[in-house]
Amino acid sequence: MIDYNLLLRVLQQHTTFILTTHVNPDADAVGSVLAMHRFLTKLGKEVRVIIYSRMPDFLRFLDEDNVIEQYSHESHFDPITRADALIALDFNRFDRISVMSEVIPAMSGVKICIDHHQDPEQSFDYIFSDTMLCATGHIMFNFLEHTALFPIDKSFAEPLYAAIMTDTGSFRFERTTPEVHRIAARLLEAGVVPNHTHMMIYDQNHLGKLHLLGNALINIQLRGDKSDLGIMILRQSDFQSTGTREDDTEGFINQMMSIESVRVGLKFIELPNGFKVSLRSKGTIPVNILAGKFGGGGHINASGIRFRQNQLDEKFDEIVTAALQFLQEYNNEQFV
Ligand SMILES: [Mn+2]
Repeated sequence: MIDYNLLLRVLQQHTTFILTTHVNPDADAVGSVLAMHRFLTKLGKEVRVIIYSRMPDFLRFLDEDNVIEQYSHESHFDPITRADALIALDFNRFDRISVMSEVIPAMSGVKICIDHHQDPEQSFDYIFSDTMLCATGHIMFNFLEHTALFPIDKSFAEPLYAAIMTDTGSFRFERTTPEVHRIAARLLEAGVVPNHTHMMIYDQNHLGKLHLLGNALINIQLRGDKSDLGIMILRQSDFQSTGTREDDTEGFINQMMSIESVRVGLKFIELPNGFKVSLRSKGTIPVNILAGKFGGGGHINASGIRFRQNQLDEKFDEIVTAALQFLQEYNNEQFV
């Protein structure tokens, strides 16, 4: 249970804030950061939002005032080192902000984590984390409601609805509780139009993205005696031939998880430097443990691993073998 009074006290004690979130931010990352930005601005604080990645086009509608800046060493290193506080939203390990983490050892301010992933790194001064909650946006909603300093108007409601809608897979994943639906109702009452928010996030595709999805789907491989391991691979050549980028693969893995026999899904993405793997599972299969074997992490049902030193083809067999063995062990109920 998060101590929202302590969080408020910590925020009130400081004046200048830097907010940030993980690489390839999703709607929970962006929505949570924007809600916190609005809260601190209303408190009269000095706030900047600086993120490592380029802001994804499909999330720009949430950032009406264009407050999100993309990190560059030249313009941001010094201001971050001088800030009173850095707030990490929707991530809990500094390797999730890529080279922007270079600034962390030079920081004099407090480091605050607000998040819902497993196993936070211990280098934060404060950790406000609840892995039972469906989204960091859920934590932000609870905080705004608990503090009751400002009404949850549409400027809070829209980013928080986007955060919760996407992190629950449109209100269907495990942690979609009655409470989550009650929060959604409150956000609708505050002026959110669900059809509009959903359309802005999910119906902004271009043809290249659908062609990329086509490539991804036609090349799905199933492994294991019960075809319970699904594998999807996207190579640099796929992105080049369709005019797409890595962030266009958002949601692809869920399509593979719709195959009845698949219980664990791996999506491999070849990057200009190295590759990454997204892991998904159904039920109680903890893919974060599998990801952890390769230095990755995340949630029980959704995790990731990033390889900077190895090429996809060097590691592919090893990862697939580990995943098959992991499923085998899980089926033998060795996870108790
Ligand atoms: Mn999240």
